[in-house]
Amino acid sequence: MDIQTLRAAHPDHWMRACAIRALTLDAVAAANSGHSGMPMGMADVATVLFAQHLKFDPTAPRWPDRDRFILSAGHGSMLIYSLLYLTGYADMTLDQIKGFRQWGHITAGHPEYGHVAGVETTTGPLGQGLANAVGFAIAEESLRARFGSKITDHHTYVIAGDGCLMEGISHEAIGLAGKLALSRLVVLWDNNGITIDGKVSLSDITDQSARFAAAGWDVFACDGHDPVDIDRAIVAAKASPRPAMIACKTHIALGHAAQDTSKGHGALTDAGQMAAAKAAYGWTSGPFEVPADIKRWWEGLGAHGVTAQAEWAARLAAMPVARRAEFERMFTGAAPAKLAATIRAVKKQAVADMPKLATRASSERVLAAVNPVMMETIGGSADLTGSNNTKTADLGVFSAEDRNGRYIYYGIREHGMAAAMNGMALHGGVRPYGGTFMCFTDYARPAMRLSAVMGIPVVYVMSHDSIGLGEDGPTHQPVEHLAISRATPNTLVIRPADLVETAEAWEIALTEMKRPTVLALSRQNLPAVRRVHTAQNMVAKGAYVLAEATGRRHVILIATGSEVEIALKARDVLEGEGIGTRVVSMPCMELFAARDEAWRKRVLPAGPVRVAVEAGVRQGWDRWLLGERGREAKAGFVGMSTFGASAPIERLYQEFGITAEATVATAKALL
Ligand SMILES: Cc1ncc(C[n+]2csc(CCOP(=O)(O)OP(=O)(O)O)c2C)c(N)n1
Ligand SMILES: [Mg+2]
Repeated sequence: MDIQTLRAAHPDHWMRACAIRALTLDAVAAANSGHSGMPMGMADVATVLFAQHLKFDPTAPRWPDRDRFILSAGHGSMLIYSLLYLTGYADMTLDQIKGFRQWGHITAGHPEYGHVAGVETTTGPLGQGLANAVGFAIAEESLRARFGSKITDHHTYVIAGDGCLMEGISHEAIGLAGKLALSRLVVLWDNNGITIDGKVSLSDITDQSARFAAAGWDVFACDGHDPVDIDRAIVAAKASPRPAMIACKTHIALGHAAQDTSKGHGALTDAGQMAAAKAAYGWTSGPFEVPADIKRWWEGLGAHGVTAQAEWAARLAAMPVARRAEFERMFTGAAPAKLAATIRAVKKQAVADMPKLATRASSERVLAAVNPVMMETIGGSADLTGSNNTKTADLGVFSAEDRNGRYIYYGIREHGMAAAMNGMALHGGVRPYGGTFMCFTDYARPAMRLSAVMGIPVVYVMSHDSIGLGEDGPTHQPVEHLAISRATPNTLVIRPADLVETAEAWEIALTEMKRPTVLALSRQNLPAVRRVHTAQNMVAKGAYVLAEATGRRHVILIATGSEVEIALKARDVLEGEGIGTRVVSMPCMELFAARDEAWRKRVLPAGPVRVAVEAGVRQGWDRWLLGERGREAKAGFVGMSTFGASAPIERLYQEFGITAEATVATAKALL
C-alpha cells in the first residue's frame, strides 16, 4: 500500500482520518496496551461514515432518532473514542483519551455501554455487536411502523471484523436479519485478512460475501482506504432493500511497520516505529494534538445532526399529546400506569380460580393480560413458541411484510435471540422478552451475561426448568442452570410457584430498569399455593412465609417453583407428627438478599432446622442454609447432585429423591 499515493489523492480526507490514527497510536502507547491496528485500518471508512452518512448530534446523544453506530470489533475501541472526541461529545475529553484503559476513566479497554453517550452497546466479545445490531434494526422498524417515519427513521451501522464474522453468533444474526429483511442495517466488514494468530486463511476460507448473500443480504465491496469508493458503497448499501454488508478491503495498522501482519493487531508502542508511521502520514503534531482546523472540521460534522434533531423535536412536539406521551414513556422504559392494576386483576382471578397450571402456562396468562396494555413488549421464542408459551393472540408476527407484529420467530437461534434482545433494549422504546428451554441458557449465555454487564432489562422466559420436564432426558434437564444464572451479578432469577407468583414475577421483570430477569418456569402442572389475595407483590420480597408452623416451630422448609408443592406436602406430614413446620417460598434469592436484615430474620429466624428443596444443584443455597445464623448440623438440601435421566416425571422425582418423604426424612434426621 503506497501511503504517498493515498495522501495525494485525497489530502484533506487523509489528514482527517489520520487524526484517528494518531490519537490511537498515542493513547495505546500511553496505556502500553490496547489495539492500534484496527482503528488505523478502518479510519478512512469511519471518517466517510461520520462525515457523509451518520445522523448524530453530539449535544443530544440520546436522541431517539439518531443513527446507531456499533463497533462490534470492540478491541478497536480507540476508533470510537477518537470519533467521539473529535466530533465533540462533551464527556469524551482529551483527558479521557489520555487516560485510555485506566482506572476511573470512561475510555475502558473495550467500549462499555453507560460509560459514555455514543457507545450504544458494550462490545469486545466478538460478534455480539453485530448481533445486537439486528435488535437495533428490529426496534427501529417496529417503532417506525407504529409511530411513522417522521418520528423514527434511522439506520444502524456496524463495524465488524474477521473475528466477528467467524464467531458462531454471526451466523444466527445474519440469518435472522436476512429473513427479516432489515434494510436499515449496514455492516461494514473490516476485511483485513488478519487476526491474532496470523492470516485469516490460517483458520478460515469462508467466502463471506457469498455467505451473507446466501442469507438474504445485499453485498457490496469497496477499497477501504478510498473515500470516494467507500462513499459509493455506503450509498448503495443504504438504498438496498435488504440488509447490506460492505466488504471493506483494508490494511491493518496502515502505514506502520506492522501493517498487514498480526503484529499490527495489538499494541504498537515502539517509539521509533510510531514516529516513522506519523512521518509517513505527514502528521507533524505532537502526541494527543490535533491541528485546530482538523478538529474544527470534525466538530462541524455534528452541526447537520443538531439541525436534524431540532426538526425532529418539532415534529414530536406536533404529535397528538397522548401519542407523544406514549412514545416518550416507552423511551424512558417506565411501565404504563395500567400495569399494576392489570397484574392485580390476574392475581385476584387466580386466587378465585386456584388453577392447576404449569408456570409456563401461568406466564402465558399473565402475558395475555399484559401485552394489550403494554405496547412496547416484543415477544419471541427460539423455535419453542408452543413450549415457552410466549405468544399471545394480540401480538401479530413481526416480519418483512408486517412490521406492526410484536412477536418474533427467532428460529433456532438462542444466542442470536438474546443478543438481538439486548440490541432492542438498548435501542429503547421496546421491551423484549424471549423464550427457550432453561437448559439452553447455555446457548444464550454470552449475550445474557452482557445484558447483566450493561444493566438492561431483557426478560428471559426459560421454561422446562428442571427434571420435571421428564422424558426428554438429561440433555434437556437443567440442573446447574439456576446456579449459573444466580452466580451472574446484576441478574434477577425468579422461579415462581404458581399463577400468583408468576404474575408478580412478570410485574417485577417489566418494571425493572437496570437488570435482566431470568424467569424459570415449569413444564409440569403445579397446584395453586397462594390462596389469599394480597395487593402486595410478595415475590418482590424475595422470600416470604407461605405456610406458618402451628405451635412451636422446629423446621423451616425453603422451596422454589415446582418444589414448593413438595415442601407443603412435607409440612403436612411433619405437622401431623407434631413437628411444627414453616414453609418459605423463595422465588428470588437476589431480591431476598437485597431486603433488610429484619425481613430476612423474620422469614428465616435462627434456631429451627432448615431444609431447602429445589430440583437443581445445591450451589447458591448455603447462604440461606448455613449463613444468617443457620448451622451445618441443622441444614439439609433436597435436590440434584447429578444430571437427570430420561423417564416420566413421577419416576424421576422418586429416583432422584426429591419428594415429600425425602424432605420429611431429611428434616427429621436433623432435629
Ligand atoms: C468471543 C471472543 N473471543 C476471542 C476474543 C479475543 N480476540 C480479540 S480480537 C481477536 C482477533 C479478532 O480478529 P479480527 O476481528 O480480524 O480483528 P483485527 O485483528 O483485524 O483487528 C481475538 C481472538 C474476543 N475478544 N472475543
Ligand atoms: Mg482482521
